[in-house]
Amino acid sequence: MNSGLVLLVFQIGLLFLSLIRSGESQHIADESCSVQILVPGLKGEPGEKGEKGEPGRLGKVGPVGQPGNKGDTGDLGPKGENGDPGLPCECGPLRKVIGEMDILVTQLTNELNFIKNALPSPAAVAGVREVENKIYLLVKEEKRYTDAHEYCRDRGGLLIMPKDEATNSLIASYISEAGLSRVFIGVNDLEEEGQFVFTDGSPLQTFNKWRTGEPNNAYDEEDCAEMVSSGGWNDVTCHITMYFVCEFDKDAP
Ligand code: GN1
Ligand code: CA
Ligand code: CA
Repeated sequence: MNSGLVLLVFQIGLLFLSLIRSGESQHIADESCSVQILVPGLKGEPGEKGEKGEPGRLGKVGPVGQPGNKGDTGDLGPKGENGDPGLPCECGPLRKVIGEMDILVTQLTNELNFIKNALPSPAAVAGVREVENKIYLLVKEEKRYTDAHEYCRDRGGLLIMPKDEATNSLIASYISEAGLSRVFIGVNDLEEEGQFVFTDGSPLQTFNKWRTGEPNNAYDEEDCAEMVSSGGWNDVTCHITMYFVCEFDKDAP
């Protein structure tokens, strides 16, 4: 029996069943007796219980938990290896020298502070003035120009050379605060009349503070210079005596 015939028999069977349900079964049976009718058998017995199924899939990952408490500090690590031996040195004598130098530095610092601040008038030194790289010293000893120049030079300095307005103003106030009216400064035309230079030999190129009418080489014998308390300069004879200001370079050896 091919599949088309089976389908036909099945459809007829369905028709037959529906007719039976509608109360016309006998009539149909009479009229279609030549057709082979297949009726489904009775419902079978229930099968045996199946085997237990496979376990279900894993559940979803849960939410992140709260952070735990901090753990205890770990144990101390092992001791490191010993370093290489140091270079041999004569530490004993060096320590002694350093100690002596420490004492000297302290003494020098104290003496310098005394010179800077504590010398009372009318001592020879009326305190000092200080800028970044220079120390200025007003010497209250009346000397002629060349002696004043030597006094400063013997102590590692030179007569003051005011080469700019700031320095000139500082020295002017230094003079007036000391109650003085004039001091020698390191300016002269001893070498060549009318050609004034600073005591270090440098010419007065960009700065001077000559008072009006100066330098006038009065009496034809004025080859040195003074600063008056206003800061102005005047050429004067080198043979008179007066106080003077030395300058010292802090960087000098
Ligand atoms: C005059 O006025 P006095 O004494 O400060 C002179 C200077 C001389 C000085 C010599 C304007 O200054 O040039 O160097 O005498 N001033 C004038 O002592 O002539
Ligand atoms: Ca002169
Ligand atoms: Ca003069």
